[in-house]
Amino acid sequence: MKLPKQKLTAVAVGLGLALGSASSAWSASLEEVMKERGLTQKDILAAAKTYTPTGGRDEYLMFSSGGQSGQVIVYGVPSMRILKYIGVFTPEPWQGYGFDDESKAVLDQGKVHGKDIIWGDTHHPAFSETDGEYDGKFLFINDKANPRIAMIDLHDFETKQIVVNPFFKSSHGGAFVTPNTEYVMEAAQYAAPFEDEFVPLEQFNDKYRGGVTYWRFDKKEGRIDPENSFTFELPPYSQDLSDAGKEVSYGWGFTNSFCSERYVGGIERGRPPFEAGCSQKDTDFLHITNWKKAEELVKAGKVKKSKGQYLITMEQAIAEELVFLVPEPKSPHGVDVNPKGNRIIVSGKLDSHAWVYSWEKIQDAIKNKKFEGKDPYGLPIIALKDALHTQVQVGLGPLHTQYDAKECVAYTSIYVDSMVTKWDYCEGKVLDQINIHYNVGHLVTMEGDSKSPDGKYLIALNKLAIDRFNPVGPLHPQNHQLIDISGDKMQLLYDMPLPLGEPHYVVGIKADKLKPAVRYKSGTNTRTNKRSEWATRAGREKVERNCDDQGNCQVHVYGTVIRSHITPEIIEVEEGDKVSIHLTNLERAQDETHGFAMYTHNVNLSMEPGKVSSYSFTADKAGVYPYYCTEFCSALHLEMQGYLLVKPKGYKMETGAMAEGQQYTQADYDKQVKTNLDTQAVIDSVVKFITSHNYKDFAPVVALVEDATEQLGFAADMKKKADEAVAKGDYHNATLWAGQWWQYQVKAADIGLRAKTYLEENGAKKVQ
Ligand code: K7E
Ligand code: CUA
Repeated sequence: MKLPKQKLTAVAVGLGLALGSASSAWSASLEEVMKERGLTQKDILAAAKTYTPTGGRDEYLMFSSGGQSGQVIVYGVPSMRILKYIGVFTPEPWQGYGFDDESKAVLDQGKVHGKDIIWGDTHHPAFSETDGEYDGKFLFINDKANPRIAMIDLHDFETKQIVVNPFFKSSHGGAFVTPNTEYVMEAAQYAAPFEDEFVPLEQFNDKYRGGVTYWRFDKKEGRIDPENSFTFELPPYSQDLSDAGKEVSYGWGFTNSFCSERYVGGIERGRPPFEAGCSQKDTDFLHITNWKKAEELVKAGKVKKSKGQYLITMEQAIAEELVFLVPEPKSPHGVDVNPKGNRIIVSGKLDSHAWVYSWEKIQDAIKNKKFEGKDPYGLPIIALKDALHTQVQVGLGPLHTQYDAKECVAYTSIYVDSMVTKWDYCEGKVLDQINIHYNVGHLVTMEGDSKSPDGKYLIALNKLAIDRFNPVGPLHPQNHQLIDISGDKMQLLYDMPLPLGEPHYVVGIKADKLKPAVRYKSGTNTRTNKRSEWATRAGREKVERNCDDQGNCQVHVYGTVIRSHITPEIIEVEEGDKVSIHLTNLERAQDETHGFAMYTHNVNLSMEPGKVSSYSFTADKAGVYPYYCTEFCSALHLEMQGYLLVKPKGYKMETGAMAEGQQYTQADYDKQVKTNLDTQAVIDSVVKFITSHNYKDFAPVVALVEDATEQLGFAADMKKKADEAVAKGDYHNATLWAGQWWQYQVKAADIGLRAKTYLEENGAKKVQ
């Protein structure tokens, strides 16, 4: 399409672009690009709202469930650029997750019945909170297929812990945190016996159970504390999503359910299927649990333990008045507490209304014991009229609700109508609607689960992409659509394909709340955040081999990695030895990660600066196994290599000098030294540039200078070794040491040039 010149100018001016004269190259090219690509004014506006110039940062970071990939995906808003995949329930080789001993220990925590489960069906991520606000410290996420919760430390974006629910056989209603991260909520989904034994479906009503677990979180340790966690035993109602109360409803939790019919299908037995039997009643039950009171009972020693955790039976819950039920629209999906904590919104997938509950009314009913009856298990039921604030027609198939910064304003995803509805839940009226593509599941506003949502942007997490992207075969990516909600009318800005499982839910946090580290304290086991017992310092590398009386030998390799060598470079063991290779990354420089891979060993380690990674195996086959660094860490990265030699049992070493391809003479030495001196001249000029500017005002440059200085120190050490060899007349080794001296110079020069470029690009001033 063609845009008139004035209109284009108006767009550009509106965007604050300096178009200059109509004949300037910039204006001509913008117009041309728009014409060529068929872009409209609206597109250009959307681009301006999302485009992040080179080197730019995003305002928000999103943490998305990776669905069946068992991972978490991190991306930025408004750019929608993916920044990281975090291995959670699934091994992830780039991060060495599930390949080094340290992270295998985390995945091992997720075993069920002693069996490895190396995937997860992740659904709902949740940030840790302090006083109802995201504090940027931890992230939790559930696995629906196996009732597990994982904890990711946002200090380094690594998974540190996985806990397995001892009672449930699935869990969808997690993870949701209480306002001070006292607890992480996890609700069961498919009712099952709490015991690990066979119970016929005929005994469904009596022996199958649902429940909600409150996992205690120890903020100081930064770990979930299973021993002080408790679970409410609940009827077999297919408990679904949950949300914790806040502000006025602090101390309470809300969990909805479907199939409160307790129907058991069985097509092959001639019975109508689950979907028919589970949608007969007009209402299901919203469960209201008093966790604060339950906590007091636990602390007072009044709750019995079962399977290592506290279990509050229905009998006890009824006697202590801990659980209440309220009818809710049938087959609901989300339950979302508003920022003030006095309204709870539930939508039924088979309804066109969102139901707004009043916390004041619910509290009154509980206080006055005003119940309309009991469910078959004796749990008190609050009448709908004694709990409901209003019902609002929002569209067909409403699912989840998120809140705006503006009071009373909410956004509900409308699955069947493929829309997002913006509405006022105080007055009960629809404000705006926008079509999305297609079949939206969850939706999220910025900091939308906190007590002070930012609003600004909304992302619709669409179940189907259909025709939105270039076709890539029958398995389509999912589509996250970014919507501008800063004005009265919602505006669609961007489509982002997410090709890694079904990302059910996303949470977004102001980026400046996160303070991730760029390096570890040297020698850290990053999964425990403690100093590794295998931490090794430069020059202290060693190989220990200990054998018992039966001749079983254990080898520990205390190694290090640094640009550009792995120490040791040759590891010799005997067939049958148990071997553990422990590598410490000695780097202090930002982004200097090294990897470690070895022929036939199914291993990749990722060692970020300061990290210790271990790899244990049995050397069960004699042979030669090259290993190398898998990160392109420096110019001599390919040379970052070594050999594991597994000698046959009883093998006698042949003596003799290492046969090298080359012998070096004094002429070679002189040539190398000349190169080194030339390189030093380059380094000196870079140093002169840096020190003649105010480089100390730039923290990244200060770090680079430190790194370069360290490299030059290594170079000086190598020069000494070369000089020693010369003194002995050994020009062969003198040449080799001079070569290593040069390698360190090259690294220093590389770093120095990076610092110089940074200063030039960031307007450093001359000081001398
Ligand atoms: Cu897909 Cu919350 Cu598991 Cu809704 S969930 S859509
Ligand atoms: Cu270290 Cu490549």
